Order: sequence, then structure tokens, then C-alpha cells
Amino acid sequence: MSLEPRLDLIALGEGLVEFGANTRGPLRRVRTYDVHAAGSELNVAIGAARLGLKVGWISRVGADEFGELLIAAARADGVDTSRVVRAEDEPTGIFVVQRGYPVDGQSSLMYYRAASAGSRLTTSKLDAGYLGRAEIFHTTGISLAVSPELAGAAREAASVAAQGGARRSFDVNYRAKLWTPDAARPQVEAALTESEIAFCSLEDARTLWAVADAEAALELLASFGPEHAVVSCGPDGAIMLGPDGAVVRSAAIPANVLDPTGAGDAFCAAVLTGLTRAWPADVTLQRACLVGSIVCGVAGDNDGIPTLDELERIASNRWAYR
Ligand code: KDG
Repeated sequence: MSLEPRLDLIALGEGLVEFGANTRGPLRRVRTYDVHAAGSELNVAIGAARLGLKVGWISRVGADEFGELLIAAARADGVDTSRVVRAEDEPTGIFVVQRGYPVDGQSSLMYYRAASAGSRLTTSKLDAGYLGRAEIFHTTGISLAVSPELAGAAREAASVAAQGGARRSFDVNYRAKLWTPDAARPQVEAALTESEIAFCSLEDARTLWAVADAEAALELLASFGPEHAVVSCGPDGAIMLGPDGAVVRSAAIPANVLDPTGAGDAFCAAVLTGLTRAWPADVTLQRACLVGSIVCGVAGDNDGIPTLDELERIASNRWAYR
């Protein structure tokens, strides 16, 4: 058992630099991009830290300028990056976001992450003492999809963290550009059975299990055994099942969508914050929906996530409209 202080959350996964098109339309006609730190688990780490949790991020980045960008972004919000390795001769992965085309309000991601530093995190590089400090350990289906090494490291890290008393949080986060539903299903299901907190979007639940609606998705997610199951439904809000068996729903807050990328991670960060701080379940879900909605209207995956103080001020005005 480590004598170092506990961390509310440790997130493990690849950070990516995001190039978001500054104009809507096909990338071949886009001339300028804005640049942001991203990557699903890093988004959750940054979001939870901004909302006041003590957070660590486990990953690898290239020993290059983009690696420094990711580390600096994490540190700017107080995320502990002491277990982020800078790997020589391995690039930091990037992705490019095409906005609002061909479908209005939706984004497409193009990855440039083959053989990236982040994909080469292996089990042997994990620090068991550090993982033993986590109250919650979080990873996603993206880590399971990116490479067998990263998948193995994510599974092992979850198990080591659990031995140290952590609750394991897993977001399905299915990415069609990384694997097929048939390849994803068994790995995702195994991860869900080994999680205490499970997230899935209704869209992903439809893709992987052909569920009819949010209630069916929640029931299915809960059937794998997590104490908390959360289904996010985009513009239709979210639904959550707690350990007491109570189902809580929240409406979505209407968003002026610029780019929804990262909204699910921001939502997840807010739910994990609520569970850590023992907010009432309905408040947790409402705040998570609000945070997700704000992120949809802001460029960058995590740039729009408010601090806790900002969230409380925004929430007290916005909830009056419900
Ligand atoms: O959830 C947002 C992520 O999709 C984005 O940051 C890129 O991590 C990423 C991925 O693998 O899709």
C-alpha cells in the first residue's frame, strides 16, 4: 500500500492532438485548423480535474512538440502527469476533425496514430504502486481497440487498481474507425463485467447490441454487473441506474452544436465527479448533461468544460428553463 495520498481518479489512455477544421465542409477544402489537446481518457482526466478532483493520467507521448502540448494541457488543469512517459522515436498521435459535413451538426474523425507512442503502453510499464492510489480507475473501449498492447495494459491496470480498492469505470466509446462491432463486443462485454461504473451512449448500444431504446440499453449495461450504469442519449438527455436500483433521468440542455467530439467524455467526467463528491443522483446527471451540452458548442474536446464554480453558476441559471 502506497504512503502517497490517494487520487480521486486515474485515467489511462492515449492522448491525441486534435486538428479541428476551422470551416465546415470536406477537409480537402479546409485551409486552417485550430489545435487542441484531446484523446478520450485525457479529456476525462482534464474534465474531472477542472471540476475539482485530484486526477492522474497514465500514458505515453512522443518525445516531440505534440507530446509536450498534451503534457502541458494536462498540467494546466492540475492533472498529475508523473506517469506519462516521453518515448523517443515514437510519434504522438494526432487526429483531424471534419465539421458539419456531410451531416449537419456531426463531425468525422481522421486518425493518424499508427505506431504512436500512446499505442505502445504495455503491461510491463505500469506502476502498481501508483495504480493502488486510485479511488476510481477509468479507461474506455478506445484503449481496447487501439492496439493489443494498450488493451492488455488497460485491463491489467484496471485489475491492479481494483486490488488497491479502486472502483473501475469503463466507457464503451465504440469507434468504427478502430474496429468492427463483432471484434469489439466480446472485449467490451468483458470490460463491463469487470467494472463498477459503466458508460455507454445509446448510439453505441444500438451499434453493438441492437437495443431498441435507452431503457433497454440501461438494462443491458446493468446486466453486466456494474453498480452504476449510465446511458447518454445526446439531444435526448441521459439515464442512470444507481446501486439502490433507482433510475434517474435528465433532459438534455439544447446546444448550438459546433462540434460534439469530446462531449461524451465531458459528461463522463461530470458523472465521476458527482459520484466522488456524493452529489444527489439527479444533480449529477443534470450537471453532466449540462457540461456535455456546453462542450458541443465549443471547439476542442475539452476546452468548454467549466470549472466547478462556473458549472454551479451556469447550472443555477439554466435549470430554471427546464
Ligand atoms: O471522445 C473524443 C475522442 O473520440 C477524441 O478525443 C479522439 O480519443 C479519441 C479517439 O480515439 O477517438
